[in-house]
Amino acid sequence: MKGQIYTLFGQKALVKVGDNLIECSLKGSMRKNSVLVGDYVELDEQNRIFKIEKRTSCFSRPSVANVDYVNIVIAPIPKPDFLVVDKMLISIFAGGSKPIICVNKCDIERMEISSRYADVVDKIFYLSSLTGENLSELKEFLKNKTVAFAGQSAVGKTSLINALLGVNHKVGDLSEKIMRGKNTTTYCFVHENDGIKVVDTPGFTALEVNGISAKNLKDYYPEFKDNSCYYSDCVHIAEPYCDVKEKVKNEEINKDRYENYLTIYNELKDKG
Ligand SMILES: Nc1nc2c(ncn2[C@@H]2O[C@H](COP(=O)(O)OP(=O)(O)OP(=O)(O)O)[C@@H](O)[C@H]2O)c(=O)[nH]1
Ligand SMILES: [Zn+2]
Repeated sequence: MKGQIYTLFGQKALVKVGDNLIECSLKGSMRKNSVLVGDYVELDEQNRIFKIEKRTSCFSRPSVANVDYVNIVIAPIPKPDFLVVDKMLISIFAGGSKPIICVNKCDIERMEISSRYADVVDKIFYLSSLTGENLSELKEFLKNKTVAFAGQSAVGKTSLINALLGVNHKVGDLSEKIMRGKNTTTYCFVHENDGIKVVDTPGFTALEVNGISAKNLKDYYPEFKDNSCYYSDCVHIAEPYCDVKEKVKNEEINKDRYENYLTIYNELKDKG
């Protein structure tokens, strides 16, 4: 049997197989740290996990696998910090996942970000979790996908998640029973409704840049790829004949994105 891990606790996992959540253990040969929430796994007849399928994406903080999209939520209020957004994007690409951006609270103001991010993220949604504007487009897009939410406090992540999952987002009696009384400090759970799977973990809200060197930072900027820089390892800062710098000058690459790149580059360099 095959399924996906919805949560882990102690030596056990809840695995969604078809419509059922099954309590599973790890087969002796598998180390506890080898499985992550989100993993697609195979079970033997005793409901023991004996195989993990190759991950499409993987994050270590929080520990979660196979997140198809990370949804960065921003809003006119509180005002976005685009340096933080750019750092989140780097972490998302580094984890092998794909970013989308939801510009929430469009009932207050429709904050235009396309010139900055249209070439960077898979999709931008302008919506309002309050009025429901464009919510159906987001729902349609996330069908049969696993998504995690990131974004600063009070932008409306919880409101959006509730709107997506509706009132029936509890994963059922079995999980409630099993989770009761467990230590949930490292709480990470997949909630599902209408085929949309939301990874519920507080750790995602403030993704930080980790484990990336200044030299490699450029690899996490999709708009820097396909360049004709003279040096193949050009970091697009001080090198001559740099195509990326040329594109910034010609406004083919967003200048604010490039300036934040320089800031993050210098931060990483100082870190060593
Ligand atoms: N006008 C307007 N207000 C909204 C909208 N979505 C959320 N809010 C309000 O914004 C505030 C914050 O919403 P939350 O959903 O709690 O935000 P959050 O991002 O989950 O916040 P944290 O839990 O602190 O991370 C609440 O007062 C919501 O009612 C929206 O689309 N329009
Ligand atoms: Zn260059």
